[in-house]
Amino acid sequence: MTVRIGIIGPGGIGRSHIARITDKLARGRVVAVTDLDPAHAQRVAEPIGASVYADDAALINADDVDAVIVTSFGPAHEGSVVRAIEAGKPVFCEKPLAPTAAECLRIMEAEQRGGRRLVQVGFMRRYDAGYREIKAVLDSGGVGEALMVHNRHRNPSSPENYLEGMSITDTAIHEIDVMRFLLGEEIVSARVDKPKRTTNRFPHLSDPLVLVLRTTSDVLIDVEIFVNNTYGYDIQCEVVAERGAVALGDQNATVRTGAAGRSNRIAADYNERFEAAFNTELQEWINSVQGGEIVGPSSWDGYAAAVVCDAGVRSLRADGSQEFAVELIEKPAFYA
Ligand code: NAD
Ligand code: ISE
Repeated sequence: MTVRIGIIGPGGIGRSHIARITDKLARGRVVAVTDLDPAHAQRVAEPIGASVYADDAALINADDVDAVIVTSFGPAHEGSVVRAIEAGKPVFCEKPLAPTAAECLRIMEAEQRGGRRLVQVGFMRRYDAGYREIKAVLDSGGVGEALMVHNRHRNPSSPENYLEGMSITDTAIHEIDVMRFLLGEEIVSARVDKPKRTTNRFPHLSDPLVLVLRTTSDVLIDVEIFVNNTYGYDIQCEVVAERGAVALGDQNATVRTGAAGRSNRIAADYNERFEAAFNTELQEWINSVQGGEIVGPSSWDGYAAAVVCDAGVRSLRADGSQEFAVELIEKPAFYA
Protein backbone atom coordinates (compact mmCIF):
# COMPACT_ATOMS: atom_id res chain seq x y z
CA MET A 1 0.00 0.00 0.00
CA THR A 2 1.22 3.51 -0.82
CA VAL A 3 0.77 6.18 1.85
CA ARG A 4 -1.03 9.11 0.22
CA ILE A 5 0.39 12.29 1.74
CA GLY A 6 -0.87 15.89 1.90
CA ILE A 7 1.65 18.71 2.47
CA ILE A 8 0.76 21.97 4.22
CA GLY A 9 3.14 24.87 3.43
CA PRO A 10 5.64 23.53 0.87
CA GLY A 11 8.29 26.26 1.06
CA GLY A 12 12.03 25.48 1.29
CA ILE A 13 11.98 22.28 3.34
CA GLY A 14 8.53 21.21 2.15
CA ARG A 15 9.70 21.10 -1.45
CA SER A 16 12.80 19.12 -0.41
CA HIS A 17 10.54 16.61 1.33
CA ILE A 18 8.30 16.35 -1.76
CA ALA A 19 11.37 15.69 -3.93
CA ARG A 20 12.68 12.97 -1.63
CA ILE A 21 9.27 11.27 -1.33
CA THR A 22 8.79 11.42 -5.11
CA ASP A 23 12.30 10.43 -6.24
CA LYS A 24 14.01 8.52 -3.45
CA LEU A 25 11.73 7.02 -0.84
CA ALA A 26 9.50 3.98 -1.09
CA ARG A 27 5.76 3.55 -0.51
CA GLY A 28 4.84 7.24 -0.21
CA ARG A 29 3.24 9.66 -2.70
CA VAL A 30 2.35 13.33 -2.33
CA VAL A 31 -1.25 13.65 -3.54
CA ALA A 32 -2.31 16.98 -2.02
CA VAL A 33 -0.82 20.42 -1.43
CA THR A 34 -1.96 23.65 0.21
CA ASP A 35 -0.17 26.93 0.88
CA LEU A 36 -1.10 30.44 1.98
CA ASP A 37 -0.08 31.40 -1.54
CA PRO A 38 -2.40 29.41 -3.87
CA ALA A 39 -0.35 30.18 -6.98
CA HIS A 40 2.72 28.74 -5.25
CA ALA A 41 0.71 25.64 -4.23
CA GLN A 42 -0.33 25.20 -7.87
CA ARG A 43 3.27 25.46 -9.09
CA VAL A 44 4.38 22.83 -6.57
CA ALA A 45 1.46 20.46 -7.21
CA GLU A 46 1.44 20.45 -11.00
CA PRO A 47 4.66 18.51 -11.78
CA ILE A 48 3.74 15.72 -9.37
CA GLY A 49 0.05 15.55 -10.33
CA ALA A 50 -1.15 16.47 -6.83
CA SER A 51 -4.43 18.25 -6.04
CA VAL A 52 -4.45 21.76 -4.59
CA TYR A 53 -6.65 22.57 -1.59
CA ALA A 54 -7.80 25.98 -0.38
CA ASP A 55 -6.57 25.48 3.20
CA ASP A 56 -5.23 22.99 5.71
CA ALA A 57 -8.69 21.83 6.89
CA ALA A 58 -9.80 20.96 3.32
CA LEU A 59 -6.54 19.07 2.67
CA ILE A 60 -6.62 17.17 5.96
CA ASN A 61 -10.22 16.07 5.44
CA ALA A 62 -9.76 14.96 1.83
CA ASP A 63 -10.71 11.28 1.45
CA ASP A 64 -7.57 10.38 -0.48
CA VAL A 65 -5.17 11.88 2.11
CA ASP A 66 -3.93 9.16 4.50
CA ALA A 67 -1.32 11.26 6.35
CA VAL A 68 -0.17 14.86 6.60
CA ILE A 69 3.18 16.69 6.57
CA VAL A 70 3.28 20.21 8.05
CA THR A 71 6.10 22.43 6.77
CA SER A 72 4.48 25.83 7.21
CA PHE A 73 6.16 28.37 9.50
CA GLY A 74 6.30 27.61 13.23
CA PRO A 75 3.41 29.76 14.55
CA ALA A 76 1.02 28.05 12.08
CA HIS A 77 1.90 24.50 13.21
CA GLU A 78 -0.48 24.13 16.18
CA GLY A 79 -3.68 24.73 14.18
CA SER A 80 -2.77 22.27 11.41
CA VAL A 81 -1.44 19.57 13.76
CA VAL A 82 -4.56 19.72 15.97
CA ARG A 83 -6.82 19.54 12.89
CA ALA A 84 -4.96 16.44 11.68
CA ILE A 85 -5.26 14.81 15.11
CA GLU A 86 -8.98 15.56 15.20
CA ALA A 87 -9.35 13.96 11.78
CA GLY A 88 -7.51 10.87 13.13
CA LYS A 89 -4.67 11.20 10.58
CA PRO A 90 -0.95 10.71 11.29
CA VAL A 91 0.93 14.02 11.07
CA PHE A 92 4.63 14.66 10.60
CA CYS A 93 5.35 18.22 11.77
CA GLU A 94 8.64 19.95 10.98
CA LYS A 95 10.39 21.37 14.02
CA PRO A 96 9.47 23.28 16.09
CA LEU A 97 6.28 21.37 16.98
CA ALA A 98 5.29 24.92 17.95
CA PRO A 99 7.39 27.88 19.09
CA THR A 100 6.06 27.88 22.70
CA ALA A 101 5.38 25.21 25.31
CA ALA A 102 1.77 26.42 25.73
CA GLU A 103 1.00 25.57 22.09
CA CYS A 104 2.72 22.17 22.42
CA LEU A 105 0.68 21.37 25.54
CA ARG A 106 -2.54 21.97 23.59
CA ILE A 107 -1.30 19.60 20.87
CA MET A 108 -0.49 16.95 23.50
CA GLU A 109 -3.94 17.36 25.05
CA ALA A 110 -5.63 16.89 21.65
CA GLU A 111 -3.50 13.81 20.91
CA GLN A 112 -4.27 12.24 24.29
CA ARG A 113 -7.98 12.94 23.83
CA GLY A 114 -7.76 11.04 20.53
CA GLY A 115 -6.31 8.07 22.43
CA ARG A 116 -3.39 7.15 20.13
CA ARG A 117 -0.07 8.59 18.98
CA LEU A 118 -0.46 10.42 15.69
CA VAL A 119 2.28 13.09 15.82
CA GLN A 120 5.94 12.87 14.85
CA VAL A 121 8.22 15.92 15.12
CA GLY A 122 10.92 16.57 12.50
CA PHE A 123 13.94 16.32 14.81
CA MET A 124 16.05 14.77 12.05
CA ARG A 125 19.40 14.98 13.83
CA ARG A 126 18.37 11.86 15.74
CA TYR A 127 18.69 10.05 12.37
CA ASP A 128 22.15 11.44 11.51
CA ALA A 129 24.91 8.81 11.44
CA GLY A 130 27.38 11.07 13.32
CA TYR A 131 25.06 11.84 16.24
CA ARG A 132 24.01 8.17 16.38
CA GLU A 133 27.65 7.13 16.67
CA ILE A 134 28.23 9.62 19.50
CA LYS A 135 25.18 8.16 21.26
CA ALA A 136 26.47 4.61 20.79
CA VAL A 137 29.86 5.58 22.29
CA LEU A 138 28.21 7.24 25.30
CA ASP A 139 25.76 4.36 25.81
CA SER A 140 28.60 1.81 25.67
CA GLY A 141 30.19 3.47 28.72
CA GLY A 142 33.62 3.42 27.02
CA VAL A 143 34.40 7.08 27.76
CA GLY A 144 32.60 7.26 31.11
CA GLU A 145 30.01 9.88 32.03
CA ALA A 146 29.47 12.93 29.82
CA LEU A 147 30.52 16.14 31.61
CA MET A 148 30.27 18.94 29.03
CA VAL A 149 29.08 19.38 25.44
CA HIS A 150 30.31 22.06 23.03
CA ASN A 151 28.07 22.77 20.02
CA ARG A 152 28.33 25.15 17.10
CA HIS A 153 25.29 25.87 14.90
CA ARG A 154 26.33 28.14 12.06
CA ASN A 155 24.30 29.19 9.01
CA PRO A 156 25.60 31.27 6.08
CA SER A 157 22.77 33.82 6.30
CA SER A 158 19.26 34.34 7.62
CA PRO A 159 16.41 36.20 5.89
CA GLU A 160 14.76 39.41 7.12
CA ASN A 161 11.70 37.49 8.39
CA TYR A 162 13.95 35.47 10.72
CA LEU A 163 13.07 37.22 13.98
CA GLU A 164 14.98 37.59 17.25
CA GLY A 165 13.62 34.61 19.26
CA MET A 166 14.05 32.27 16.27
CA SER A 167 17.77 31.86 17.08
CA ILE A 168 16.44 29.75 19.94
CA THR A 169 13.05 28.42 18.77
CA ASP A 170 14.00 27.69 15.15
CA THR A 171 17.77 27.13 15.22
CA ALA A 172 19.12 26.04 18.63
CA ILE A 173 16.05 23.82 19.09
CA HIS A 174 17.95 21.21 17.04
CA GLU A 175 20.73 21.11 19.66
CA ILE A 176 18.21 21.21 22.52
CA ASP A 177 16.53 18.09 21.15
CA VAL A 178 19.68 16.23 20.19
CA MET A 179 21.22 16.88 23.63
CA ARG A 180 18.15 15.24 25.26
CA PHE A 181 18.58 12.35 22.79
CA LEU A 182 22.34 11.91 23.36
CA LEU A 183 22.41 12.36 27.12
CA GLY A 184 19.06 10.74 27.93
CA GLU A 185 18.16 13.39 30.49
CA GLU A 186 16.23 16.64 30.68
CA ILE A 187 17.57 20.20 30.65
CA VAL A 188 16.90 22.14 33.85
CA SER A 189 18.13 25.67 33.08
CA ALA A 190 18.93 27.98 30.19
CA ARG A 191 20.92 31.18 29.84
CA VAL A 192 21.78 33.26 26.78
CA ASP A 193 25.05 35.21 26.52
CA LYS A 194 25.20 37.98 23.92
CA PRO A 195 28.63 38.57 22.36
CA LYS A 196 29.65 41.40 20.06
CA ARG A 197 27.29 41.41 17.07
CA THR A 198 28.32 40.70 13.49
CA THR A 199 27.80 43.52 10.99
CA ASN A 200 26.42 40.90 8.53
CA ARG A 201 22.91 40.75 10.05
CA PHE A 202 19.56 42.50 9.85
CA PRO A 203 19.41 45.24 12.52
CA HIS A 204 16.64 43.52 14.52
CA LEU A 205 18.77 40.46 15.21
CA SER A 206 21.34 39.71 17.95
CA ASP A 207 23.83 37.44 16.21
CA PRO A 208 25.83 35.48 17.31
CA LEU A 209 24.51 34.18 20.65
CA VAL A 210 25.69 31.54 23.11
CA LEU A 211 23.03 29.39 24.75
CA VAL A 212 24.18 27.72 27.99
CA LEU A 213 22.18 24.77 29.30
CA ARG A 214 22.47 22.52 32.34
CA THR A 215 20.99 19.03 32.64
CA THR A 216 19.52 17.14 35.59
CA SER A 217 22.90 15.49 36.36
CA ASP A 218 24.74 18.84 35.87
CA VAL A 219 26.18 18.31 32.37
CA LEU A 220 27.03 21.80 31.07
CA ILE A 221 26.13 22.41 27.41
CA ASP A 222 27.11 25.41 25.31
CA VAL A 223 25.61 26.16 21.91
CA GLU A 224 27.11 28.83 19.71
CA ILE A 225 24.32 30.11 17.44
CA PHE A 226 25.64 32.12 14.51
CA VAL A 227 23.16 32.44 11.65
CA ASN A 228 25.04 34.92 9.42
CA ASN A 229 28.57 33.52 9.23
CA THR A 230 28.75 34.24 5.45
CA TYR A 231 30.65 30.98 4.73
CA GLY A 232 28.47 27.89 5.09
CA TYR A 233 26.26 25.50 7.05
CA ASP A 234 28.61 24.33 9.76
CA ILE A 235 27.41 22.01 12.52
CA GLN A 236 29.78 20.86 15.24
CA CYS A 237 29.33 18.89 18.45
CA GLU A 238 31.88 17.56 20.94
CA VAL A 239 30.94 15.66 24.07
CA VAL A 240 33.65 15.78 26.75
CA ALA A 241 33.44 12.77 29.05
CA GLU A 242 35.41 11.40 32.01
CA ARG A 243 37.84 9.30 29.96
CA GLY A 244 37.74 10.85 26.52
CA ALA A 245 35.85 13.06 24.11
CA VAL A 246 33.69 12.21 21.13
CA ALA A 247 32.81 14.63 18.36
CA LEU A 248 31.07 14.80 14.99
CA GLY A 249 33.58 14.29 12.19
CA ASP A 250 34.05 16.35 9.07
CA GLN A 251 30.84 16.69 7.11
CA ASN A 252 32.34 15.82 3.74
CA ALA A 253 34.60 12.79 3.83
CA THR A 254 36.84 13.81 0.94
CA VAL A 255 39.91 15.81 1.95
CA ARG A 256 41.73 17.84 -0.68
CA THR A 257 45.50 18.30 -0.32
CA GLY A 258 47.53 20.98 -2.09
CA ALA A 259 50.08 23.73 -1.61
CA ALA A 260 47.57 25.56 0.60
CA GLY A 261 47.25 22.58 2.93
CA ARG A 262 44.46 20.07 3.53
CA SER A 263 40.80 21.05 3.28
CA ASN A 264 37.30 19.65 2.93
CA ARG A 265 34.12 21.29 1.63
CA ILE A 266 31.71 22.89 4.08
CA ALA A 267 28.03 22.10 3.38
CA ALA A 268 26.06 24.97 1.84
CA ASP A 269 22.77 24.29 3.64
CA TYR A 270 20.73 21.89 5.73
CA ASN A 271 19.82 19.80 2.70
CA GLU A 272 23.43 19.05 1.89
CA ARG A 273 24.46 18.44 5.51
CA PHE A 274 21.49 16.32 6.60
CA GLU A 275 20.28 14.74 3.34
CA ALA A 276 20.78 11.17 4.56
CA ALA A 277 19.17 11.91 7.94
CA PHE A 278 16.09 13.48 6.27
CA ASN A 279 15.75 10.43 3.99
CA THR A 280 15.93 7.97 6.90
CA GLU A 281 13.60 10.07 9.04
CA LEU A 282 10.85 10.30 6.43
CA GLN A 283 11.20 6.70 5.20
CA GLU A 284 10.83 5.47 8.79
CA TRP A 285 7.82 7.76 9.24
CA ILE A 286 6.15 6.38 6.08
CA ASN A 287 6.89 2.83 7.29
CA SER A 288 5.40 3.58 10.70
CA VAL A 289 2.25 5.10 9.15
CA GLN A 290 1.87 1.87 7.16
CA GLY A 291 2.53 -0.22 10.24
CA GLY A 292 -0.06 1.74 12.23
CA GLU A 293 2.30 2.78 15.04
CA ILE A 294 4.15 6.12 15.12
CA VAL A 295 7.51 5.64 16.82
CA GLY A 296 9.67 8.72 15.99
CA PRO A 297 10.17 11.87 18.12
CA SER A 298 6.85 12.58 19.83
CA SER A 299 4.75 15.56 20.89
CA TRP A 300 6.36 15.11 24.30
CA ASP A 301 9.79 15.64 22.70
CA GLY A 302 8.42 18.72 20.91
CA TYR A 303 7.05 20.03 24.20
CA ALA A 304 10.21 19.26 26.23
CA ALA A 305 12.30 21.19 23.68
CA ALA A 306 9.81 24.08 23.64
CA VAL A 307 9.98 24.52 27.43
CA VAL A 308 13.76 24.95 27.13
CA CYS A 309 13.17 27.42 24.28
CA ASP A 310 10.75 29.42 26.46
CA ALA A 311 13.48 29.80 29.12
CA GLY A 312 16.09 30.65 26.47
CA VAL A 313 13.87 33.32 24.89
CA ARG A 314 13.24 34.85 28.34
CA SER A 315 16.98 35.03 28.91
CA LEU A 316 17.55 36.50 25.45
CA ARG A 317 15.04 39.26 26.22
CA ALA A 318 16.36 39.92 29.74
CA ASP A 319 19.15 42.38 30.55
CA GLY A 320 22.59 40.82 30.77
CA SER A 321 23.00 37.06 31.03
CA GLN A 322 20.26 35.75 33.30
CA GLU A 323 19.62 32.07 33.89
CA PHE A 324 16.02 30.77 33.85
CA ALA A 325 14.75 27.47 35.23
CA VAL A 326 13.14 24.95 32.88
CA GLU A 327 10.06 23.41 34.45
CA LEU A 328 8.41 20.49 32.69
CA ILE A 329 5.02 19.04 33.56
CA GLU A 330 5.11 15.41 34.71
CA LYS A 331 5.45 13.18 31.64
CA PRO A 332 2.02 11.69 30.83
CA ALA A 333 1.95 7.86 30.82
CA PHE A 334 0.60 8.17 27.25
CA TYR A 335 4.15 9.16 26.13
CA ALA A 336 6.05 6.61 28.25
P1 NAD B 1 9.43 28.74 4.13
O1 NAD B 1 9.08 30.12 4.54
O2 NAD B 1 10.38 28.52 3.01
O3 NAD B 1 8.10 27.94 3.77
C1 NAD B 1 6.94 27.99 4.54
C2 NAD B 1 5.76 27.85 3.60
O4 NAD B 1 4.59 27.73 4.40
C3 NAD B 1 5.55 29.06 2.69
O5 NAD B 1 5.34 28.62 1.36
C4 NAD B 1 4.29 29.76 3.28
O6 NAD B 1 3.53 30.43 2.31
C5 NAD B 1 3.56 28.56 3.87
N1 NAD B 1 2.65 28.84 4.95
C6 NAD B 1 2.85 29.60 6.06
N2 NAD B 1 1.78 29.55 6.87
C7 NAD B 1 0.87 28.73 6.29
C8 NAD B 1 -0.43 28.26 6.63
N3 NAD B 1 -1.03 28.67 7.75
N4 NAD B 1 -1.06 27.40 5.78
C9 NAD B 1 -0.46 27.01 4.64
N5 NAD B 1 0.77 27.42 4.26
C10 NAD B 1 1.43 28.26 5.07
O7 NAD B 1 9.95 28.02 5.47
P2 NAD B 1 10.94 26.79 5.59
O8 NAD B 1 12.32 27.28 5.71
O9 NAD B 1 10.62 25.75 4.59
O10 NAD B 1 10.54 26.27 7.07
C11 NAD B 1 9.32 25.67 7.29
C12 NAD B 1 9.36 24.86 8.59
O11 NAD B 1 10.34 23.84 8.46
C13 NAD B 1 9.75 25.67 9.83
O12 NAD B 1 9.06 25.16 10.93
C14 NAD B 1 11.24 25.41 9.97
O13 NAD B 1 11.69 25.51 11.28
C15 NAD B 1 11.34 23.98 9.47
N6 NAD B 1 12.64 23.68 8.87
C16 NAD B 1 13.34 22.61 9.30
C17 NAD B 1 14.59 22.34 8.79
C18 NAD B 1 15.41 21.21 9.34
O14 NAD B 1 16.64 21.26 9.23
N7 NAD B 1 14.78 20.20 9.91
C19 NAD B 1 15.13 23.15 7.79
C20 NAD B 1 14.38 24.21 7.33
C21 NAD B 1 13.13 24.47 7.87
C1 ISE C 1 16.02 26.13 9.88
O1 ISE C 1 14.63 26.17 10.12
C2 ISE C 1 16.56 24.77 10.16
O2 ISE C 1 15.94 23.93 10.74
C3 ISE C 1 18.00 24.65 9.90
O3 ISE C 1 18.44 23.32 10.08
C4 ISE C 1 18.72 25.58 10.84
O4 ISE C 1 20.11 25.50 10.64
C5 ISE C 1 18.24 27.02 10.64
O5 ISE C 1 18.87 27.87 11.55
C6 ISE C 1 16.74 27.09 10.83
O6 ISE C 1 16.28 28.41 10.62
